[in-house]
Amino acid sequence: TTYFYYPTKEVQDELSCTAKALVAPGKGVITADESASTMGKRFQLIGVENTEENRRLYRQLLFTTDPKISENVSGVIMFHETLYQKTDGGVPFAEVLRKKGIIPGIKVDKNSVPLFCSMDEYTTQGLDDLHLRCAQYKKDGCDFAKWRCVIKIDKNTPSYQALMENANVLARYAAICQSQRMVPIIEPEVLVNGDHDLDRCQKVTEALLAAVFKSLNDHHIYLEGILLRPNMVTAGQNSNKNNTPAEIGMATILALRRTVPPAVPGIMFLSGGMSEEEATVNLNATNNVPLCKPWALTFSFGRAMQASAMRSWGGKKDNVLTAQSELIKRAKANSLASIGKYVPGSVEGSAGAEKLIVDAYEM
Ligand code: 5MM
Repeated sequence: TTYFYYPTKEVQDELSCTAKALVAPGKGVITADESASTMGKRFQLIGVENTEENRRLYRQLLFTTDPKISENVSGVIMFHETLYQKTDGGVPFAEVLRKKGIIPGIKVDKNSVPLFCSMDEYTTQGLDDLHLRCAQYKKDGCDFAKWRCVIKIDKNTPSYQALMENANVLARYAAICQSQRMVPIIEPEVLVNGDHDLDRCQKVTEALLAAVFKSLNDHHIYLEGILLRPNMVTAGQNSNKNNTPAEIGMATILALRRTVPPAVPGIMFLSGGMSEEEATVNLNATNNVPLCKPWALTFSFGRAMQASAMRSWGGKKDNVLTAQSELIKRAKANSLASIGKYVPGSVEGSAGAEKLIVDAYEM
């Protein structure tokens, strides 16, 4: 009797081939999947009106950057609206990326919602029509997807309820993506909000990742065909502790080694409100931890990849080339960090060392 089935050999090969390409040595992902409302918050900081056309112009800037960026960037995650937008010349953005050898991806969750009767905790919704949306996105050129769940550290959280619910919903999402031949990026994010120390974040990250990988196993997920997008382990943003990059790297690697099977081809960190330089330096330190690390460790930064480019652009056509050169610089710096060869301070961006946290829970 067969009690369950893994995907067919053909589907397994396709998934693992995409996953490997996304974490090829020296490459990582640009996360540019901010919803229209999040773009409103980002544009407010640079004084640009949040219209569909301005969002298109900004994404056009990112995606038409010189093709040499593909030496450092393997994929781009888009928002639904962006996938169906085109360049001034009428070329769909997914096609522009493909031509450069960059794999298009798509955010498929429908945002965080409160978990009823929890301690102000959250789950993420969007499963109901997910198989249909994935089938369509695959036809429209996307080979991978992203779904974010958030976990809060407080005196009595995360609760068992929040850990179990978020682990399960990530596994259901992963199963649906794999059934449609899309690589799921599993994003369980321990938020940086709070005054906890490094050890607490490490322990919570371990508990969360252990729960996630148990659920992935329960749902027969093909681990060679997923990627993980976790937080780096850091102290809370209101803690007065200033941990060194080496300490952050060590805590991060310890948490990952205890919970993430070597079958997973790659781990691409989110930036979680760190400054551009901080995210790069911490990724570099993580890669330099002198312990066995059986996965590629790279970047899938959103804010820490785009801050300088967005600032340099400021909504002005004349600034497009300067903004694109900022993006190339950041991609190169993060690429070096993904192989542990970034020299701290060697790449300066116009966003400098400024923290990129914009609001309370980043929901
Ligand atoms: C809060 O941002 C998420 C993590 O990315 P960074 O910390 O590296 O910026 C990000 O993935 C976010 O989930 C997406 O950009 C989608 O944003 P919204 O909130 O608009 O769905």
